Amino acid sequence: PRAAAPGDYHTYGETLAAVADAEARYPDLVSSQVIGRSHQGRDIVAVKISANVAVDEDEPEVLFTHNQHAREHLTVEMALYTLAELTAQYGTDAEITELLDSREVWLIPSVNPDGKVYDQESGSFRSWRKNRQPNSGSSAIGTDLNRNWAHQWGCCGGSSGSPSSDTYRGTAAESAPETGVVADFVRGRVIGGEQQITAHIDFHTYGELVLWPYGYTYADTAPGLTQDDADAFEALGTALADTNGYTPQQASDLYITDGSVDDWMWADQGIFSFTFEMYPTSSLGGGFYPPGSVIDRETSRNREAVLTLLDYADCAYRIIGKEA
Ligand code: 0X9
Ligand code: CA
Ligand code: ZN
Repeated sequence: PRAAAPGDYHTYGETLAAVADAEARYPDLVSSQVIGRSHQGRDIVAVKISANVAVDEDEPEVLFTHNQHAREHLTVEMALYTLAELTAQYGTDAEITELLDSREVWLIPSVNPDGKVYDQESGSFRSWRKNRQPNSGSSAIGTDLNRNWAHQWGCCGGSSGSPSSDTYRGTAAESAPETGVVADFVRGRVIGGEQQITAHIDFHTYGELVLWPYGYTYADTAPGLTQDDADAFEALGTALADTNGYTPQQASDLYITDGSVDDWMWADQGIFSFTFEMYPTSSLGGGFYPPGSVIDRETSRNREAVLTLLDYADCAYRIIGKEA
């Protein structure tokens, strides 16, 4: 197939329009809110999907984040697929109906809107990864949002201190406004001392992988990650990978990263957090820019994984027979 063109993927504006359309069509099921703004002032939007969406019910919450990395446009399509599928099938598909009756789903379709616009909207793709925040004392632009989270930030050689690097970690944890906006949103889901969000997937491309914490160390257990925790992550990650054919592994088995979102979600918030690397497995499939003809197949490929995570959101330890 031919290479992708920028028009093959929803733009940031088209993404917000699709969210607004879903909200208008399914007002009892979909509600969006602006949770903050990017460096250049674009809205960062969270979409809630649940029965009785206007009510904050006492149900397990599941978060899906997308597009931390600018050029990973397929991940935004993944958010729009999940939104379309959950809304269209509520009241029709028994499993989706039951899940939306008992869970609250949050989608953040674009964590990095400035990067997405920069990568997509000049006429040809620019292979941009980071946000678009200037760095003082350097002409290089941008922080790697997935090295800017506040657990073991910059600890372990899994990020760079050079602004010109594609894995620049920023000047401090949450120095990028986009990281801070999403972290504040997650902290805001602590109600009565209890984090409501129990499970999370951060979508990336590419590699066809299901990854779990920690990324900062090769160790299987570490502070805040017991043997039971590690066993539950491995069992659930493997179950998710069984549905989509991805390869399951601890994040550090890919390479060491520090300040990545999944380590913070788990260590700081107790959220069972996975990173999915979507299609393709290699640059032969188009790398970050697979043709638009694969979007439907490669987003629906994660349907069962999304539903499985929603299912286990009541208690992930259920998968190793150790319900809390
Ligand atoms: O390097 C990254 O941030 C991810 N790969 S990507 O090509 N999408 O940039 C992988 C992160 C793996 N590590 C953790 N998830 N902790
Ligand atoms: Ca509800
Ligand atoms: Zn990525």
